[in-house]
Amino acid sequence: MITSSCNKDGVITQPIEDHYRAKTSSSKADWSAVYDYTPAPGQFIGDSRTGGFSGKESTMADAVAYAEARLTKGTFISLGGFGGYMVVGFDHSIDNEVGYDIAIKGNAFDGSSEPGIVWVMQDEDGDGEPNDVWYELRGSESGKVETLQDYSVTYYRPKEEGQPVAWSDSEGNTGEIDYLGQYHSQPFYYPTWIKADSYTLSGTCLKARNYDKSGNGTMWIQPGYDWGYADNFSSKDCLEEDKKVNLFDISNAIDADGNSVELKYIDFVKIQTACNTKSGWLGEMSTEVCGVYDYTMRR
Ligand SMILES: [Ca+2]
Ligand SMILES: [Ca+2]
Ligand SMILES: [Ca+2]
Ligand SMILES: [Ca+2]
Repeated sequence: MITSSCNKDGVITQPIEDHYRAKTSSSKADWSAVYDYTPAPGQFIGDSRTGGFSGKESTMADAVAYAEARLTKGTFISLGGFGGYMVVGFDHSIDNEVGYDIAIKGNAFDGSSEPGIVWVMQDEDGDGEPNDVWYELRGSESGKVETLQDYSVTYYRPKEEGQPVAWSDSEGNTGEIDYLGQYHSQPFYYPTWIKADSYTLSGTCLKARNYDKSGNGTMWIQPGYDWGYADNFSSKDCLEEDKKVNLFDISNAIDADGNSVELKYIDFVKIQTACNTKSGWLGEMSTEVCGVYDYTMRR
């Protein structure tokens, strides 16, 4: 296995401290706002039966309101296929203490991991918006040859209801997010609040591990990855008392070249579906998020 030790000499220190928001007695560990919810197409997107949508979401504000309502209840938000993401903020800056700092709850269990890559950001300009630099948090797959950085998928709106969503990627591949009408019968799996007829999502892509154990399509297994991902059944970073919670260390932040970045605190967290694959009747592999909190306040 390739480890990250080769980054030792590339450590970049961040002098920015100006906009640090210290905790107060009223600070809460939980996320305080959803800033963006842009899923890839998927079986839960727009689903009013099992996904909690009204089916009438027509703006980004509607989508964000949906995500905030779901997270408040602790029910899952699906990020759809590869590249789908959500961004949350907190009422204070999360300190990078020794060890784990951030906790993200998904809905993984043994054999059902749908890894999401976690990114962090400091509010460098202090405007309260996540418009600064995202740093990926290194996981067990970082630096491996099969892990694709700067990978992109473009999704195309179906022309008619009840159709799969076609995609093309930056590697020259094409495919479809399947339409699974017997389970999820909403007209479109393409987000209704995205006005463009196609949109592109970019990020780091992990090599898929899902396989059909039965050989006849009835039993799909989605194995876990070692560590460093949300919605991932891990023996390394799951919370002991709740295996659906993965823990993250801000010290694993890396820049676009894979160099370690030393962040003393962060203000925003992004979670993004990391695989572009599907598992038969289970549909596209899509990360789910049920909660995000400042682990330093609860450990
Ligand atoms: Ca830490
Ligand atoms: Ca900002
Ligand atoms: Ca999923
Ligand atoms: Ca899941």
